This record gives sequence, C-alpha cells and structure tokens, in this order.
Amino acid sequence: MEKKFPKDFLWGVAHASHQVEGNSKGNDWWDWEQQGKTKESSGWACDSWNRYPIDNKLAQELGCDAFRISFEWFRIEPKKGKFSKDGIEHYRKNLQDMKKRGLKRVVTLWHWTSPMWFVEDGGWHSEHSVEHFTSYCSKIIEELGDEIDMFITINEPRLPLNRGYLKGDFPPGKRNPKDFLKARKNMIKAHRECYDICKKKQPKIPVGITQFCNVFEYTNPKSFLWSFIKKMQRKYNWYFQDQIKDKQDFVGINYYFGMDISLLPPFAKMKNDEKKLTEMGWGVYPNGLFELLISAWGRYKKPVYIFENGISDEKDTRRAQYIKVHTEAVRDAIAQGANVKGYFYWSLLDNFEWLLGYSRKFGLCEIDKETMDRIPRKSYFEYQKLIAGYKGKSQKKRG
Ligand code: IFM
Repeated sequence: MEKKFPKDFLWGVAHASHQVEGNSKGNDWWDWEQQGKTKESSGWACDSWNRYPIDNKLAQELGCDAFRISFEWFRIEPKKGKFSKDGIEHYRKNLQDMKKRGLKRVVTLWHWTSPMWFVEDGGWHSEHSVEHFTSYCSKIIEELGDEIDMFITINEPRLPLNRGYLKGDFPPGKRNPKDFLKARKNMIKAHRECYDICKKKQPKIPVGITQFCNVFEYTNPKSFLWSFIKKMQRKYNWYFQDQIKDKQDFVGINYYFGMDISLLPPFAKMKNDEKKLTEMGWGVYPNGLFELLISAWGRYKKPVYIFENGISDEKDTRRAQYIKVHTEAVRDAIAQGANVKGYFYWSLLDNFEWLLGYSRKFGLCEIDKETMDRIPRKSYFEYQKLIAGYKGKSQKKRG
C-alpha cells in the first residue's frame, strides 16, 4: 500500500515553558523543586526565555510546519487579576518570530504549572479555579489571539491530577480522592468555558486538549479478560475527551509507549520486554499509536493530532528508528481512513523532565550546560530527512 501524508499535514516539534524557559520563580513547580521534591531544580533550564529565536530557527531548519509551545501563566499574570504587559509582549514577539519562519503556532495554555497565587487561592480543587483560568484564557485570546493558529487549553490533565491528588508526588502533593474529583470537575469546566470564550472572540482558532494515552499489548489475546481490559483502556484514555466532545475541534494525543500485560491469574502482571525498554523504562510499541489513531477518529470524527511522541535516548542510537516506526504507524492509520493531521516530536531540546530533572534526554538537540548552546544530534538530521522524504514523495508500507 502506498500512501502520502495529506498536503496540510503538520510536521512539528513540541516543548513546554517550565521545561525550557528557565528561572521560573513564581510557579508551583519551582516551589516544589525548592522543597527538594525533584531530582534537581529546573534552574536556567535551556534558557529558552532568551534563546527562543534559536529554537524557532532550529525548528524551521528541521523542515517543520509547526511548533508547539506553552505559555507560563505566572509570567502573564504574576498577581491575581494583574497582567504583565512585558510577559504578554514577550510571547507576542516569540509568536511573530515563529510566523516569520513559516511555523504554525500551536499554543498550550496550561502545561502543569500554576502561579503561586493560584495555588494559595486553593488551586484546581477550589471553586475559584475555573474563574481564574477562564480570566487568564480571555486575556490571552484578546491580546494574542491573532498570533495563535491552534490552541490547547490543558496538557494531559490526567497526569497532574493522578500524581498531584492521588499519588502526591506532583504539586499540590495531596492524597485526597475528594479533592481529586473536585479538581477534575473544575478542569473539565474550565476547558468547556474556555472553548466558548475562544469561539466567541476568535472563532477560527481550533481548540482542544491533548491527552497522554496508554495502550496495553497482550501476550495471551484469547483470555476472557481481553475485551474487558480493552474496554477499560478506552474508557481511561478517552475520559476527558468524552466530557468535552462537544467542545473540541480536534483530538490531541500524546503517545510514548505500550504496556505488555501477561494475564496470569490471579493478578495481571505488567511485563515490559526488557530489550525494548527505553531510558524511561517504557516499551516501544508503534502499533499502539496506530490503534489509538483509529480509535480516536472512529470515536469523535474530528481531526486527530499527535502532539507528543518521543524517546529518552542519551546515546541517540534509537531515536531515529523510534520516529520512523511511529510515523509509519501514523501513515498506516491515515491509509485506513483516520483523519490524522499532525505529528509533533517531543522534544526539540533535552529539557527538564519534572521529578527526574535533567537525567532524561528526549531532545533532538542536546544542551551544552556551560554555554547553553544547542547541539543537534544525528537524529535531528534523520528527522529532517524523514520530513523532507514524506513531503516529497510517497513511501512504501512499513514492514
Ligand atoms: O516531558 C513530558 C511532558 O511534559 C508531558 N508529556 C510527557 C513528556 C515526557 O515524559
């Protein structure tokens, strides 16, 4: 089967403010880091706050059509209801620089970090959270709406909720199911209201969320538990999108790995294949992406985007192959009729990987921590070739 990607397919890279900008004094993750809850502090990160034109140039030279970034809420609204002109102008310049380079601007409003005043006012589990978030969203749309091509309100809501309210290793560090439910309800409400705000003020900008998705691989597919687990997997993956299905213009998927489960009674045992594990301990499973894309398109009939897919691979021996097999899975899903419109590699740069600090290396480029120079890895050039190849000619089906 021969199949090209659609002409308007977006090839991209992604990163997020707290993980790359540096010096994020003023948000809750910075505070969490100072409490010693992470391997190390984010510090100056990649200094992308100052070096964003270099990052944009790297994305442009890769041959990307789009760059996914996020805004850092405390830089835009350092005090409740008081917006920073400098913060807004900074992001405007960044967005204009991207446009100049032919990059579509995909902006995430909330990629896990909140201003301290928001946390002190109760955080996501407080009833005020929706009002605070929608006010931030309104300001962004009013001020920067003309410079945004796609808008993601919330990145992977499930992770900060599970980890922040059940496991307690992300801020706000709670283990409280009641607060978890309140926070989840508020996030859903906040997204729904933001969607309406955007549609009123900038109806042309597509709006949605993006979700971290899990896929289970089975070693004994004939087990009676098979269809039950598959059903649970779908419920789990699509919970948020189900709640907002009338308020999303696309379906965003972040996909990294599959989990191999041996259904050995009495317990289902997680059994990732050692050989395939990445530095994150994740199993490489491109068929999982294929399955998700088919499922997302079938369920919602809205354009589907992979807003994150990547591998931590310090020696850079596996990254190019990882991208190759996953993009082939995307191409196959398109060939099967799924309306997939974009693929974003996570990440352009090695960046701050939350609890794990800088010990994980997802970047197409490494960072020289002394000079903050970006050093493209071999896989940067492989991805560049791959994009050019896909744009230029039709490809053979994967083996
Ligand atoms: O680095 C994170 C990102 O912030 C959210 N999605 C998963 C990535 C890799 O763990």
